[in-house]
Amino acid sequence: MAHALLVIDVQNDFCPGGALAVEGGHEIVDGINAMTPDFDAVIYTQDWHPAGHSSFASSHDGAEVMSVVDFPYGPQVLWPDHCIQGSTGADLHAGLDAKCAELIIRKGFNTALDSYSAFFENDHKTPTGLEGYCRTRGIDTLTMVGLATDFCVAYSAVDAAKLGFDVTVRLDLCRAIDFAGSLDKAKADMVAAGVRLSSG
Ligand code: VGL
Ligand code: ZN
Repeated sequence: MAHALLVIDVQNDFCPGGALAVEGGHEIVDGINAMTPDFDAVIYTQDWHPAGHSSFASSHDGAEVMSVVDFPYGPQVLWPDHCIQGSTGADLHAGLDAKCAELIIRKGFNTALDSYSAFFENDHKTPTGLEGYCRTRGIDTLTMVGLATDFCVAYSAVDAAKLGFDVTVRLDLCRAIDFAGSLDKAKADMVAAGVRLSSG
């Protein structure tokens, strides 16, 4: 069976200077590049929203950025506009070795639905197709790195563990938004799901 590296949302908008900048987001790029030869497959994800996406505060009259509202599928944080399809902010960080990626999977492209996880959108039902890709390629073990620890990395790791994959998150190669206790909660959720947290 195969071991894949899943590199989550290392995009300009999540790095310093971007629309939803994660502190130190750019610091993980060299460490990720150095790891890629050690895996049977390398998969990247890209947050990929249409303009006017429902997760943007700007799509809701009078809503503040980082407020939390009830969506049909549960609570949803309202973000600044970010990772708009085709924009520079949605591009992968230029320092990332993109040529070694065998698959780049995009998520968050349905206007009404956000997608933190690389496996399921935020309704926890709509699949992205990544599970099928992993299974048909014989991938049973996943190491995850990227941005942000407490949203897309954690949701991906918990979903993958629930699906039965062996999952390790390299916390030293992730950076967090850490909003309203989200990092502590994400770590506890990952541990409860059976995800291994490693610092390198
Ligand atoms: C993310 C918030 C909104 C992430 C994506 O990649 O963690 N966070 N969209
Ligand atoms: Zn997003």
